[in-house]
Amino acid sequence: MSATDPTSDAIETLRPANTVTVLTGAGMSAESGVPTFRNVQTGLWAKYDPMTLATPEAWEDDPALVWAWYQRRRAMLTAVEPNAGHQALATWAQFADVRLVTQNVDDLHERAGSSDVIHVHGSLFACRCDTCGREHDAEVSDPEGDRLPPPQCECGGHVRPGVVWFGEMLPQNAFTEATARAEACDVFILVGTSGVVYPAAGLPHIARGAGATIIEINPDETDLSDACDITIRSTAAVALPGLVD
Ligand code: BV8
Ligand code: ZN
Repeated sequence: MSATDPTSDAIETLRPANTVTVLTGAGMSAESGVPTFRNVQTGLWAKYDPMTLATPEAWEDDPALVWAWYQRRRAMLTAVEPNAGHQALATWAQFADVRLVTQNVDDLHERAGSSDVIHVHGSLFACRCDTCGREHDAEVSDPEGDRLPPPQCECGGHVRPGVVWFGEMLPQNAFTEATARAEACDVFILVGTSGVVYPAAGLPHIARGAGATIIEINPDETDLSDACDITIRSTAAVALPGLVD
């Protein structure tokens, strides 16, 4: 390994790899203009803590506040585009065995052309009834204020966001598949995640335990940096196209 250039080390490591698994976090979408989860609160939402809003308790307590927040985040996504990092991953998967797992609830990987994306924390665009579980379409109109009563289901329940809240179990099949992708890869790449949210942040440890080389792409140090073999202190939209020759 060269002492100086982690990108060349990463390219050397990737050259012989048969299978690559990539885990993306909120930093993956930052260069598309989507604030990371910790910075998602701007304007009238600045007074609310995302960690409090993204919980079943908040939904129980004030569904109109939580529904307006997700409406706002859905509306923000209609105004942005996938970035060069999303596009690089979509291109790469066309000629190599590159498997994608994301913690993100946005649709930017899919809009860049990636298929078969495992969303371990669900999706902003998958809504369901909080009582009977029936799927419902997601509206994308931007709410005026910080309250919007959620639509009602035919069964009388309320339509909730199809995301995983803190304290909720991850979708069993998604996490099982994500774990399988961590166990089956030669190289595991972490892009734009602070590595603080479990069980998703445990995936690189699983990959390491199965013998994979771990690469981190993040401008900042994270809770997972020490477990990585190569750390590229750069951003998703700059570093990823450089790995996909
Ligand atoms: C669970 C959907 C089992 C919602 C999200 C008490 C009770 C229950 C559970 C717990 C508990 N205490 C702890 C837990 C576990 C908890 C957890 O991990 N908490 C943490 C905070 C300590 N986990 C859970 O609750 C999970 N479920 O454990 O179930 C259970 C059940 C009951 C009881 C016990 C156990 C569910 C977790 C899923 C939460 N839902 N999202 C929504 O979006 O509204 S997670 C949410 O936060 C995001 O989706 C995202 O995944 C995560 C934030 O992480 P990041 O993606 O890393 O984003 P972040 O902003 O943190 O970092 C961005 C990074 O990008 C930074 O490092 C930055 O440097 C970098 N960056 C910035 N720009 C760029 C960049 N990188 C590259 N390029 C750039 N341009
Ligand atoms: Zn229902």
